Amino acid sequence: MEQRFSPPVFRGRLHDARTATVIGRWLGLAFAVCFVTGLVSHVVQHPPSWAADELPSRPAWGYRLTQGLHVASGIAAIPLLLAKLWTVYPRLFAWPPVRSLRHALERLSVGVLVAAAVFEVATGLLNTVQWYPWSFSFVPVHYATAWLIIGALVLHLAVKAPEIRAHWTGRSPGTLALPEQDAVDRRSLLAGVGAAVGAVTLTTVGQSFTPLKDLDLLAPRHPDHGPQGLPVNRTAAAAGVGRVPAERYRLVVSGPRPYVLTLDELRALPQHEVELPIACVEGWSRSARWTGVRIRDLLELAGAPPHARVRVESLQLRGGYRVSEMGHEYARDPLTLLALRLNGRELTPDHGYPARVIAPDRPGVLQTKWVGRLEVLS
Ligand SMILES: Nc1nc2c(c(=O)[nH]1)N[C@H]1C(S)=C(S)[C@@H](COP(=O)(O)O)O[C@H]1N2
Ligand SMILES: [Mo]
Repeated sequence: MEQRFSPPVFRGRLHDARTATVIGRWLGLAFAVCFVTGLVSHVVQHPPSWAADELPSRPAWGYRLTQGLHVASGIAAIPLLLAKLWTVYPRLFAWPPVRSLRHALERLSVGVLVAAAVFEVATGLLNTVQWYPWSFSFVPVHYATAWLIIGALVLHLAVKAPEIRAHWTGRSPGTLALPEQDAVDRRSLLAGVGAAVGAVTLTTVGQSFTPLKDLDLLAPRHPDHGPQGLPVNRTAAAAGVGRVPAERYRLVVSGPRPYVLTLDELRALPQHEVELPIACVEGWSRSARWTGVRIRDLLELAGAPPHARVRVESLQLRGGYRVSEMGHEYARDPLTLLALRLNGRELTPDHGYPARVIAPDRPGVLQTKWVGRLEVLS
């Protein structure tokens, strides 16, 4: 007799559309927050030229909030995604695998969505610990995959719209006929998923939301750990800068009236103190007290026009973050400093001695350390 293929049977009653819809709603919310805050981060770091001067420098804590939410919603999405995949994985074994062209396209789009979502949260998580076991460049790939996910997600929601609507309006026969037993089990499953989301969030969110820093057990950075009470991403040794000899340091400012300052001359200019966070794109954030010279005073000395942009160059010779640019909203903000001191003491080499940029509402990668040159752009 001919052997017929029999697909596996799944008896779990929570592999149903209703459970998938409930978890999907929370996962969709996490992805939406992650996507929007990710777009904000992308635009702030790589502004199209028409937007560079429109980017606001206030509220000072803006980037800290959006990037904190980005990393927190991405981490929360991991247990949600696993739970969602668990509820729907029996469909992987649907038989026959393809019923029509429409069915084939639908399965293809779900395949793209699942692969892209798993890839995105996994690589995003590894990026928060700065571990790059791959050869591609993280940021462009992370950004492109985000669009892939959103496209596939919109398609997926459109395909599933009738089912989603039926389940929420209670008009689906399956919903009305639910045995009480299922409702109890479903509540337990959802409580477990909620507890997992709560646990990963509470043990990591303190890396940027410092009132919860004592619960920060799993995040790669603790906001208190580092020289002068502030974390460090790239040390002076790693950047190949080391300790810059004070007597040999020069700040070169180019513009309509170019000039050069020694460190003593820089210290003799009016000093201002500001309280601003470093908000790293990888998710940690920490506020500190910075003292130094206002960038706008330095630009005025160079005869810069009021709407000038500025290019900041580090003494670091290689590496992605040795140069940054700031639009005029940042450049003219009184909180934007070329900082010489941190929490009341001279900067240590790891924090950018002798001088670093600190500006409000700005990602850490743009807070250039070991500044050697400011260039007025018009
Ligand atoms: N020249 C230079 N500046 C730099 C970096 C760098 O690698 N080189 N790292 C940036 C990053 S990623 C962050 S988050 C901030 C804060 O890092 P810190 O605590 O090491 O100063 O510094 C920024 N400034
Ligand atoms: Mo960073």
